[in-house]
Amino acid sequence: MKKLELHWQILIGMVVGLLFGYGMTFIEWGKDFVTDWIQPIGTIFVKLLKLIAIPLILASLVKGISDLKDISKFRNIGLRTIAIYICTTVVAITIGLLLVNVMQPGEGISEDTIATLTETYSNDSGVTSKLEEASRQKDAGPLNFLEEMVPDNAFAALGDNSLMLQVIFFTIFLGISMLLIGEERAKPLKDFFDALNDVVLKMVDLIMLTAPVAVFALLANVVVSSGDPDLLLALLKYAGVVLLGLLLMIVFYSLVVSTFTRYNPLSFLSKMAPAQLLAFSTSSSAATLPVTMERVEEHIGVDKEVSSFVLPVGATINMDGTSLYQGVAAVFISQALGFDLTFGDQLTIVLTALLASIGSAAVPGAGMVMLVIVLESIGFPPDKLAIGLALIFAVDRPLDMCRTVVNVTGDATVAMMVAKSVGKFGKPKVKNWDDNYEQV
Ligand code: DAS
Repeated sequence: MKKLELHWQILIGMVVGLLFGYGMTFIEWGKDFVTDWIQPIGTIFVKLLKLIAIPLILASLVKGISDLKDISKFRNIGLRTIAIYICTTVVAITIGLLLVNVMQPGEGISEDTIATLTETYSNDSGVTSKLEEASRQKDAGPLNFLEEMVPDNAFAALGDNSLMLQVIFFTIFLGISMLLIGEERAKPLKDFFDALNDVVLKMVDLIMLTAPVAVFALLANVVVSSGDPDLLLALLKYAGVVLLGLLLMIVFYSLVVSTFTRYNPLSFLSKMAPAQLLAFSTSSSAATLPVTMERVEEHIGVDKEVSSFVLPVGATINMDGTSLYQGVAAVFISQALGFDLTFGDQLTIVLTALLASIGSAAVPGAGMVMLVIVLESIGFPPDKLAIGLALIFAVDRPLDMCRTVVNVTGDATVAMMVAKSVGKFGKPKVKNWDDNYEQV
């Protein structure tokens, strides 16, 4: 019998995980069983993906830059990448603001629902920790993110996933220096990184063989640890606005891919499916990055010189789903708590949500931390911030899963656009989309 394609295997793992987790909520010891015996499977899988993310960025970015032969091509790719990332993020925020102003999800929230959500979540460690993290980030100066980007110890940066931008900075510096000393002198180092790149991509294949079981564990744990179903229902309209916006972003990417790169959008989405399903299951662009890179390079055909720069940078600074969510959430909270927004406030939201999504880390829940910065930028009453976050906390995890799917899909779309514009969009190396999973 022909082996089921990988994304169907992952999808089955997700559905069984959701059903199993839901079943466990009816058993007294169910939540503990999932937390103690099932969740670790998912945690190990996410840790394995993060384990190889840094070596993969290091190897593919050095290989990508040194393959370019001259720096002007790299500058060309870099400028196009940043410009297109900013454009897609502004589109995302604009879609979010249009929807939330038209659909007004915050107007329908009753006083007692606000009271219940406040009582349930405003002192929850999930909310207070995000407020603390946000105030730490706010106190830093405007150029802090530039300071943070430069590592003072390459090996420390390589050992810490949260310092991905520092790894990218160091790797670009290394790659450019290799170009400057000339191909002959740099050859031993280039051969090393070429081989390391192939090895790490094979490690991705091996890890992905466990994906169906891992997503089962991840989804089961999401179900047993989600909030009170009644409170989830109260926020259905708000969640619906975010999900509609995220869906429109997928349609936007499909249109861009088909018109700008002449690539079949359905084929694009099916080849991206394993990365999207992992993004949904892990809520982490960083953990998904190795698979996003493997899909875009080996199944869609974007040359490594482009994908090795565009995707790692995108995973850290391009979060279209997150920026759309921040726009909707900021207006929803203002509506629900009676905080009137002027048109100028909404424009401020566009700018700060753009900056906030750049500053958001590629880890679960990061978007909510930066939402505080967006709310403070429009003068939202500081004493109501905890209540504001409490209003949306119950549904934040499922929405985080969905916005991370849009984040990685947006990165892949921009990689394809940049590759097409610099003539680095070839044929995929892997014909059958899960060929290399069978070559283990
Ligand atoms: N979970 C983040 C990511 O990894 C996005 C977010 O928190 O909004 O992309």
